Amino acid sequence: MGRLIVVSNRVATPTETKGSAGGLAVGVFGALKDAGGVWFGWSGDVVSETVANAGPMLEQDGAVTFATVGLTRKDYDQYYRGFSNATLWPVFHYRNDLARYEREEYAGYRRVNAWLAHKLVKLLEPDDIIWIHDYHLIPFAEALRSEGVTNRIGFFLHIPFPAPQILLNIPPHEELVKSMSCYDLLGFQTATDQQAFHDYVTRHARGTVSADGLVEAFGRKLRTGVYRIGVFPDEIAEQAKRYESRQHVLELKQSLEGRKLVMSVDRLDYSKGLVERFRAFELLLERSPEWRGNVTLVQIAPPTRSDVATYQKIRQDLEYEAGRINGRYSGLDYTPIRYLNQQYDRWKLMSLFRESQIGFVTPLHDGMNLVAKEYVAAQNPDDPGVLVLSIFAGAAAELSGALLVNPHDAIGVCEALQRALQMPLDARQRRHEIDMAALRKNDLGVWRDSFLRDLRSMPVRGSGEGGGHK
Ligand code: GDG
Repeated sequence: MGRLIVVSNRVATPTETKGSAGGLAVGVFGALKDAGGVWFGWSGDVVSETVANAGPMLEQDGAVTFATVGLTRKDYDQYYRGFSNATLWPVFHYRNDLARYEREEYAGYRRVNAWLAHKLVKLLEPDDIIWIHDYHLIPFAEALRSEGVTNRIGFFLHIPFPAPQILLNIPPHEELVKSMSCYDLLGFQTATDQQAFHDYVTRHARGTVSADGLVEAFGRKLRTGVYRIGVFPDEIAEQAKRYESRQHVLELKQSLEGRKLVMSVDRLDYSKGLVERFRAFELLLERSPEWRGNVTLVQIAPPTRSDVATYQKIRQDLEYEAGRINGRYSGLDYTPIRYLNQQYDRWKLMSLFRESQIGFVTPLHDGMNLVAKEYVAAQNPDDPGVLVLSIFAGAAAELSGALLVNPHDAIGVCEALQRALQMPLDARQRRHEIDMAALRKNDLGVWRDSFLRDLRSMPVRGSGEGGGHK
């Protein structure tokens, strides 16, 4: 079996791959350890051109090499802050209104992909398989192919793939999809995302898609598949239980004075539906006076991408809404929304999930949403909380025990909260059992192993026996 090469925008540090049991980094690292290989990508540092060109920095951990490079300020601005996060992210989340397109940023995006690919080529061996992750790196395989790499290359898109009419808003949409055809295998989170890609291929690229997912487009053949990312539910359950009596949980419990707890955790991102969520919670207090003073929403939202303008705006909007709602419904000893703009340790989050009666996860669009899965996994099976989940999270297709809501329907969300707050124990247990079974059946290992199995079974491209590169 050949080595595995993982490429992602950010590379986890060797410590991160061990510290956060159940996290994505741990899952990917598991596969790297088994096959041996390289994890390659950006270090997260902005550096001078000389330092950037001197990379990659190599760090060895057993059979795994962590290979990282720094980005120059210009590369960071154009590739990361620009085209990736100000064009692709909003459009792929159906937010054209928040997107901008600059030719220079797109050129920078392609330039950085080509530069990264060039750096990786030197680390490749002929029978390596290469797994590229996410929207930052769509043209990566095309860049590798142009350097003569014929190895099997797979791509997994962690975020939604938009319907063609939405994708057309990005001027170089055709180049992007053409770049995607340079992979051997494309993995999507849901059948809807896969279908959207197929629709683009057939309607806008004069390509074909066979019943078993063989795509022919731009003179190339590739396969697509649905690989729903998961968690390791039993590890999360164990972690949540282990830390349930720690000080942070006891302090929270004491401060709640018997009130019901609704928990939300999201990166501070406009795709997560935070403003709509706060308003639905406000509606609960407005329509059901009996809950005033008796239920608290804890929203943990660590800031991300805070140098992108749209992220500064969502932060302001949310601070305004939290202040407004709290001003309206607080008492001298009661604050309805506790809004925490901070990062928490993973073990703390899992034990707080276990303590709460409702997991409130209402993105406007989300590839999968791992928080929803983590919430279910962290529950005490003897007294589980209820998940209120947006139909626009990929996870909604799997978690049939959740109360599904449309986040744009504030009254519907409010009614789901009322229902969850009053749900009898036997119904909560039944729903929790259904969802735990779904999480175990399709855990993070299944996601990873099935993608890699399918990638390894793809025929090698080009003429080179067993792959390789010039
Ligand atoms: C993308 C896609 C897809 C959050 N706050 C803290 C913290 N987190 C952790 C959560 C969870 C992860 O971050 C977030 O994952 P999500 O899946 O919910 O969302 P994205 O970050 O948008 O991820 C998404 C995912 O990729 C995987 O394919 O599901 O759709 O958008 O694990 O627990 N972790 C810690 N402190 C925090 O404050 N330690």
